[in-house]
Amino acid sequence: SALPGGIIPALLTPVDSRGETLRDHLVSLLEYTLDCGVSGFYVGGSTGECFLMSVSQREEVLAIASETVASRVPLIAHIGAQNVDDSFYLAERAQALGYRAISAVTPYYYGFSFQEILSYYQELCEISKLPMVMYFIPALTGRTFTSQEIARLAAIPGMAGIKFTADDLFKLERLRGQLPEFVMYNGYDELLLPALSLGVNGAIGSTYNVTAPLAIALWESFREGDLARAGHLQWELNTIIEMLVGNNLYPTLKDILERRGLGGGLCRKPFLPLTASQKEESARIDAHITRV
Ligand code: NGF
Repeated sequence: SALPGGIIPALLTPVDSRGETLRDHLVSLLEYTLDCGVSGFYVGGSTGECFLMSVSQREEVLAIASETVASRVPLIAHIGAQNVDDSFYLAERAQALGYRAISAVTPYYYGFSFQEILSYYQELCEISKLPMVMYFIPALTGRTFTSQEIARLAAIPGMAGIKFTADDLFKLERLRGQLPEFVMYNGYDELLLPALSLGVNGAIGSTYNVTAPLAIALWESFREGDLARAGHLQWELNTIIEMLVGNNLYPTLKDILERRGLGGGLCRKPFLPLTASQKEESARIDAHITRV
């Protein structure tokens, strides 16, 4: 029942122009990344566009992923939602669908107090038998924590890890030292190698949907002590990430999958489809990834 380590794509959700999930495309993406050797999937997170989906659409994606992966690698279900009842419901579904862990973004928008956030996680950890990975992404939630606050959240029974999507490597290092048993996932793909050097257990990221072989090679180079190769791969990956982020990240990732014959579909509104010039850039990015 251990949490997965290694490279874990934050799974994209291919949808059609009406926002309905394209099951076949999702299955192709799962099979393709499994063939690349990923260690697990983070399903229904930011990259999965969960905050743009209804609860039943989120549940459908959780089910497709668990049916397709069929226990070949562990799955983490992101169940965080504005409405706590939705979180509780999705947590139950994740358990029934055989997920290894649940994860929830920090409650956001209303500027909740630390005590309110603490009790939110306490309640979720009480109702679910699955280990919880808190999803720390201050740039998007607007809510940061000190390392002392994270340590208090980490002490909640059932709180097993953190997805650390922040560039404060000092905080990451302090946490690693204070919480040696806590599972830490790097969240910014740009910082994979520095985070590995600070002892993260795994990495969850959007770009691994299209760059898994390179990220896995980086991971293995680091493990083998080949820091020169790991550094070179991070440089190559960051050149790709810079291009992806500059071209509207999620629609571009999906467009690249489409080009590879896997079917990426579109993003949900209000994301817009890529323009003609963004599509040209996307073709250039895909060609660049293939050359690396
Ligand atoms: O997309 C974001 C937004 N972050 C992801 C990742 O942390 C999100 C990161 O991979 C995630 O795991 C999820 O879907 O829940 C970036 O896209 C990547 O580093 C490029 O900047 O911050």
